[in-house]
Amino acid sequence: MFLGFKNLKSQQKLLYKTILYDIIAKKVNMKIILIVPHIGRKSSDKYVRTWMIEPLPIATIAGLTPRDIELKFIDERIGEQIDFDEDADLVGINVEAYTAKRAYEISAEFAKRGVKSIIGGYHAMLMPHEVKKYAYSVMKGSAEDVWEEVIEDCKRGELKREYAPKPLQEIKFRMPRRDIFEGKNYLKLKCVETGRGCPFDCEFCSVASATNSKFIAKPIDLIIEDIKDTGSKVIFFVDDNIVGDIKHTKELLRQLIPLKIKWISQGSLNMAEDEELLQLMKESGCAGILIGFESMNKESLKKMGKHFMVKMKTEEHIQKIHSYGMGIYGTFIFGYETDSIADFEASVEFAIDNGIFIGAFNHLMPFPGTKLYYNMKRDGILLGDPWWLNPNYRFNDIPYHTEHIESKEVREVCLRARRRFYSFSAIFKRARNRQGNLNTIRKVLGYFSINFMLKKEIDEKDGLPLGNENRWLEELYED
Ligand code: B12
Ligand code: SF4
Repeated sequence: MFLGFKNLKSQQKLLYKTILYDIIAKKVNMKIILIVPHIGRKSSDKYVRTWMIEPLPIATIAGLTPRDIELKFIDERIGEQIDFDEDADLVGINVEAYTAKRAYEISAEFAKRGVKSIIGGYHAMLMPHEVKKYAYSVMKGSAEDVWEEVIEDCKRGELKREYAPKPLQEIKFRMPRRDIFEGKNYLKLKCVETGRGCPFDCEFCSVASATNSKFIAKPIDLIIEDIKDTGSKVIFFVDDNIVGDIKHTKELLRQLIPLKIKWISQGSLNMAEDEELLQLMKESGCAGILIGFESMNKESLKKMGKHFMVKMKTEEHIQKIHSYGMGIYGTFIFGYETDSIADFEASVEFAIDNGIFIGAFNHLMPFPGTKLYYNMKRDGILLGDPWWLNPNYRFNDIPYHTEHIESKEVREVCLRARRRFYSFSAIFKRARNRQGNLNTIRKVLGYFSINFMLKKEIDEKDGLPLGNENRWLEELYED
């Protein structure tokens, strides 16, 4: 069966690997269910499916799990149902702020049946004390180096209430295991990390708070091995800032060129100041890059801690990036007291005039555990705190009081911005940026399909309740 294994196509390899792992797992004495919860849904509707991408945190946990452990993965975001009566020794749940309420509901259902859960992810890193009230155990950081300890403790019936991993700088990256996604209908785009964390310190950002503005680059040979393992030629480097360590990035990009992949990622605008970097990005297959412009208002940029953006020649830099054939996903934030409605509307027109590929126009959001959250809490302006567990909170509600504009209006301004940016006339106007948006057949198809998908999504997600239950959750454990 293993003769010629090296020459097999990746799909066949994946199948053989899966069969092999199944055989090993038959001798199992322990079973873990991993879950990615959905954000929530209106009771009459189906869950809104968006960005159906394989979740890398789950593949990473799977990669850390010894082969003799049976693993099952359920992704609620793609419509998979949880059977709470299924036998399991442990349930592992990934959590973000928007999914916290649902994650706790799931944990409570399993707890009723005597099954313990452990919760990890950004929300767990930032709000570990809260998580411990709703789940038996919390992973307070990256799981590398500690997950095996969790399993051993669980086997002995001695699961700890919390696991505190090593500092980010000491992470030993390992290979994710993607056979866990077998049979699930995800997009062809595969997620790969080239590093973790971000060296910047934006006030509203969960990553900055969770990693203390630290960044660690992943060894290049491991990144290359990981890309090959995906079996895909279309890669999403999920880093928060792919140019966080430019020397490392350039070395990586040189080694990507022979792989002939197409890739997208996120990065800061200062990339446009380095022509060699842009050339390498182009040669290594960069199709587009997400850039957080956040605001055209310099006072707001300073307030949010994006000092490095203040002196940027934004328009010039955008054109430079486009001239290398790369599209831009621009993100903008509205809600600081220094922002006026006219400023935000100007940002939308700026994004349209500059032929931005796609854009996000979000209100300022006090994600739990960020500096912004604690500042708003100190100033006493949070509404319905903790908003992420509040049964009355709805997706896109503004959970804070603003002096200069009514909270309701902040929401309206953002909705208007999205509708304007994704209007037919703006989609066609932005398409005139041929260099950045329509320079290959794949980009032409991608440009129109993604823009129309996002246009449809504007109203679908708006007003979604978080979780399923229409009441405050009961705390299950003492912190
Ligand atoms: C890729 C990505 C996406 C992709 C998701 C692809 C996918 N299916 O996974 C897309 C584009 C769809 C997306 C969407 C959104 N995202 Co997003 N996303 C990311 C990003 C950039 C990378 C995630 C990743 O794969 N990391 C790599 C993995 C390996 O690292 P990790 O997540 O830290 O996992 C480790 C630990 O946390 C821990 N761990 C994680 N899960 C678990 C579970 C268990 C059981 C255990 C024990 C441990 C554990 O162990 C892992 C290995 O060490 C992160 C930022 C970031 N750098 O992580 C934002 C991030 C997670 N996203 C965020 C947000 C806000 C969103 C959106 C709400 C944006 C929006 N307004 O629409 C949506 C909603 C998503 C949803 N839940 O439906 C925020 C979350 C903030 C918060 N406090 O919750 C982040 C942190 C970005 C940020 N800068 O603030 N996102
Ligand atoms: S640059 Fe992006 S990832 Fe880094 S701290 Fe700022 S918002 Fe967060």
